[in-house]
This record gives sequence, structure tokens and C-alpha cells, in this order.
Amino acid sequence: MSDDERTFVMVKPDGVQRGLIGEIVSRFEDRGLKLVGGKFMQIDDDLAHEHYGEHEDKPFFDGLVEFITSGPVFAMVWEGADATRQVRSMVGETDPAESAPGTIRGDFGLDLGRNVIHASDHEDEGANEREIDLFFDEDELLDYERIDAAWLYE
Ligand code: IDP
Ligand code: MG
Repeated sequence: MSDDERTFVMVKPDGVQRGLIGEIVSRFEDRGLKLVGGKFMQIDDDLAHEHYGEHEDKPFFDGLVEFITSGPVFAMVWEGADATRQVRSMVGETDPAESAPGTIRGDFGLDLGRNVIHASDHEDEGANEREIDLFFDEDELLDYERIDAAWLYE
């Protein structure tokens, strides 16, 4: 079993403004995932266009770029077994209204355009690595063992 898959996660400006960074980080820590990178930053226009390039032709694109650049975000890289798929299941559906209670969007969101968190899409092959590369330099990702690693994996 590979326990070193890395995935990109970001608390969006609404999550930052609402004081949800700690709550969200706690959920991934409690699950057993390992934080290997973290950056509090403001996304500029170029980065927003690159990150959300797949949605360029959608009617919500301009509003999405305006929103994601409107204030600080907390970008992170989490590592663990099947990390991309596990994180997406903890995040919920794109629309908070469709997200089950217990998921981050199901617990903290109401509106599709204010859904608190971004996570790499597990159905988009290589999205995790592409997004990590976009936001982090290799030397900003740290290698270490969680002290409880032996109890997290068989
Ligand atoms: P995801 O964040 O669950 O991967 P995507 O379909 O990749 O969802 O869309 C990226 C982001 O664009 C969503 O998280 C949401 O903030 C925004 N978005 C997606 N669809 C709509 C829409 O129909 N109206 C407004 N915003 C949308
Ligand atoms: Mg997506």
C-alpha cells in the first residue's frame, strides 16, 4: 500500500474570513493525513486563471476568479494513503446543498459559489501533482514521519 500520495487542498477566502482554517486542518490531522506543505497567501489574477483554466468557458468563471483573488487563502499539501480520494470524500460535493452532513462543505457551506474549500479532483488524473506544482516549490514540501505512523497503517 502506498501511503505517500500527495494532494492539494486550499481553504478559500470565505473559509479564511469565517475562521475555519483551524477546524479544517484539524479534520485532516485527525484522519491521519500528514501536512507536508502550507502557505497563507493571496492568489493573483494569473495564478487564478491557471488554477481554474478548465472552467474558462463557463458562465461562472469571471465571478470565480474575482472571488478566489479577493482575499487570503490557505494552501496546503496533505500526504497519506489514497489521499486525493479520501480528501475529496471529506470535502463533499461541489454544491454544499448536495453535500452530506459530516463533510466540510456539508457542515460549513450553503452556496455553490461559497463552498469554503478546494481539493484536487480524484477523477482528474494528475490534478493533484499539477496543482501542487502550481502553488509550491519542491523545497517547500517537507519530509518527516508522523509519530503515530506505525498506528495509522497496518
Ligand atoms: P470542485 O471545487 O468541487 O472541484 P469544480 O466543478 O471544479 O468543483 O468547480 C470549481 C469551483 O467553481 C467550485 O468549487 C465552485 O466554487 C465554482 N463553481 C462550480 N460550478 C459553479 C456554478 O455553477 N456557479 C458558481 N460557481 C461554481
Ligand atoms: Mg474541480
